[in-house]
Amino acid sequence: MTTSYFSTADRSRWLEMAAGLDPVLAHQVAQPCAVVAFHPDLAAFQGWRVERSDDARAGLERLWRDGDQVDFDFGTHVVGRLRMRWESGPAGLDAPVRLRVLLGEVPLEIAAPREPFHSNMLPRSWLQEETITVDELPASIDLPRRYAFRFVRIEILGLSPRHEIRLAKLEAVAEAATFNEPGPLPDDVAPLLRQIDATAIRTLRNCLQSVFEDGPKRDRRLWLGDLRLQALANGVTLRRFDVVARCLLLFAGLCREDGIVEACIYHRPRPHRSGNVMADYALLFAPTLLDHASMSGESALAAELWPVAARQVELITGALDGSGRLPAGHPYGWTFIDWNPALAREGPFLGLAVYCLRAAARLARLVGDDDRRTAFTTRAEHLSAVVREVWMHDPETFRDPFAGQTSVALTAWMVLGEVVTDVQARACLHRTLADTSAQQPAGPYLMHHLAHALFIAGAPSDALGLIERYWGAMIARGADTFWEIFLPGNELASPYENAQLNSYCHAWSCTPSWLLRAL
Ligand code: RAM
Repeated sequence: MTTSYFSTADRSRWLEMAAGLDPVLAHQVAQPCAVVAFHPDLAAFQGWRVERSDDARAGLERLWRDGDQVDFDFGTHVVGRLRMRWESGPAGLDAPVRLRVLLGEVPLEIAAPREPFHSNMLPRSWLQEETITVDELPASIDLPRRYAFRFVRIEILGLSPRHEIRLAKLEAVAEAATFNEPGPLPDDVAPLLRQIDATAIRTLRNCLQSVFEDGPKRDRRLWLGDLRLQALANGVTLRRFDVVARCLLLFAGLCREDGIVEACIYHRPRPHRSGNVMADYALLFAPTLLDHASMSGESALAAELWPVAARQVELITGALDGSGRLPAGHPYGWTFIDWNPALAREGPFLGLAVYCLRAAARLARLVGDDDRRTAFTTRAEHLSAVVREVWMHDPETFRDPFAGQTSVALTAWMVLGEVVTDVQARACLHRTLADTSAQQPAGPYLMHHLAHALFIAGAPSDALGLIERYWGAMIARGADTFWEIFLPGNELASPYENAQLNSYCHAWSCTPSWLLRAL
């Protein structure tokens, strides 16, 4: 019989506590605001320009015939259910009606053909569409799923040629754990930054469901790396600390037999494991718990889950070898850091490990565990010395000596790990940012860590400039919510080989609100 690192009683208690914090979702009705047309246009985001062609009423007042198709715009990103009511025209109905509804967060999902479908990584069922056949009208139709969308295409796929029908109602019932509005940013904040903040808050809210989802369209799952960033933004805006606590308890309650927390978990139909472990996400449990305690002002959960946080840090940082790397073939050797496939991840991971050791030492102080506070502080200092010895090419350059690589990820995480500070940290960041051979971030997750590093290195104007350029460029392309992936030079970039599958309201992109409000 194998023994678990954490007892069944502990894990069950954590899951019960999580169940007790399941939020009651709030609802708001949203209406379409326009009928639109999509036009191919190389100058527009992903090659599709949206043109308003009429008031939304035009789609509601008309009579629809077989083959008709109308594209509605809800004006902003909505997460919720879609309801329709159809009525027959004056001549009634002598055959069933078949409708197809396509929903999309961005124009590409509606305007570009979905066939032939291509992705070797994700199934086409993530594309939001329904085909419905009704025998009798009038009929009220509630589409079966919860959707994430701004645009809705309705097509009549089958209707007797002698008959016409009318769409009497089309509305969405938006869903989120809260629709409360946080206080505004101070008046002296630049308009673009205010717009970025509002978009980041919408991103956070639309992901804030029964758990903090990574994306309400896809994967609708609780990922630890995403949760950490959402919890930061949440702490200075929506302040649903109960949901943060629930998510941390779910990770703890579903930890593996050896006590390691998974990178992502499912909460439906009942909480269960995903089978994914990532060393960086597991380590980030500790800073997430620490940030939760300091932002909520409540340390009971930190005391309850401290053994889980300590276990991640002990087991994973304890496995690092003399050069600060996980040995080849280590069972938890997979790390994320960023999407860039050319990135050497061991160095950034080492910086992240130091960052998490320092957070764990602070947590140890909070819960009064002096032995571990000393042990984690000592290990952080030891690894910092290893970094300076092995991973620094000169006092202003971090360089992976094994891969022969410099990267934004490496420097940013070393700064976050406080391996270098102040003037030296600024110099390292500026040197890396000017180095055209350095591996660049491939998405918002690493952009966040770069912006954070710039703030703590005492370069706030560089950080603000980055936020304006990167998140501002999404706004300039029409973002209502921030995206899972964004490469300004390649708008169709997709980790899944198909940009229609990308999530365009994505947890880890919501951090400008925290960066602007907390730093
Ligand atoms: C994808 C999602 C998620 C992220 C993981 C690593 O599935 O984008 O947000 O945390 O990858």
